[in-house]
Amino acid sequence: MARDVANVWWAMFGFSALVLLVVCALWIHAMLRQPREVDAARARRINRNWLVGGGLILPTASILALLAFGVPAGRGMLPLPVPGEQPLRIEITGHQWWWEVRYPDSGVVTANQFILPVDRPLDVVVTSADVVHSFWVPRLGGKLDMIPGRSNTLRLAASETGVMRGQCAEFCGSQHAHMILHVEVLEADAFDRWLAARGSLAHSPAPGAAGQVFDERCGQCHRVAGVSEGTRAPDLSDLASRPTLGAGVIANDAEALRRWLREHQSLKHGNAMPNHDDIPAETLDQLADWLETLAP
Ligand code: HEC
Ligand SMILES: [Cu+2]
Repeated sequence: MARDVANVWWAMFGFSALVLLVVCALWIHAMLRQPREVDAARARRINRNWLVGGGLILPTASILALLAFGVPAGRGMLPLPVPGEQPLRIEITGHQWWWEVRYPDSGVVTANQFILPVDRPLDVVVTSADVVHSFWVPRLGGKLDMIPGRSNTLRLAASETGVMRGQCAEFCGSQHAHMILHVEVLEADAFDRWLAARGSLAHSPAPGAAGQVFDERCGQCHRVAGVSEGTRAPDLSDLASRPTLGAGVIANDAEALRRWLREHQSLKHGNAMPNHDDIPAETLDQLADWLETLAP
């Protein structure tokens, strides 16, 4: 889809460059040539020809040519039925300031990462839980607004495997810039394995004091498959396998998890997770060690 949009852009650019060159050439010609004597009737005819040709026929022809490129490109992004194949449905919800990603057919939920199979049409259904956000993965396609109370669908298909970046493209508050989506296109079988590994997750609670803190506090907001059912915050069931924390604020590793729990409000100021200063540091570290095990 991104390729179609780029082609329309290049076609428009090429054609407008051509028009500019022709206009400049005519202008230079008009400046340089010797004035001629023309009678009034001939002058009127010349004027009329320029008005009709340059003012009506040329723009009409240009716009028709542009439509010939633009309409098929736009249709490709509409969620129209594809013969013989059911597009894979993926639901992405914008939150201040993170992404909730659901694969409804297999019951898989993750956050801040959008994993998709190559060469397969997808319906990306976007909405928002709070303010207007915008879903944008420049290498895959156009932007689409995520509007609270409304679902918009973007038809996408990735033609190559690889890692790319998505970004919220509608200002949504102070941490808008830190709302980055890790996008990864996998081979079909690798994607099926990725999904299957997450469909059957069931973790056991953290041991000791950490388990109690998680149960009383964290689990109210966060879901961990088999442990808690919170829905207000990123699902942590496959946290340790995700590349970043805080929607791209820091790379995810054991040290980063400890750091995030201690100082997430300075790493991502104003984010919707409360400070945990009242929790003893060793309990937070135990929590981080347990979170580090949450992977398929
Ligand atoms: C009031 C709800 C709330 C509570 C309680 C809460 N969190 Fe969070 N947490 C959030 C939100 C919202 C985010 C996403 C912040 C962002 O990126 O903007 C988050 C992010 C995280 C992340 C990073 C996830 C990611 O994928 O980037 C971890 C890890 C985490 N929380 C662990 C915890 C732990 C451990 C506790 C308990 C000590 C806890 N949270 C308590 C709301 C909460
Ligand atoms: Cu935003």
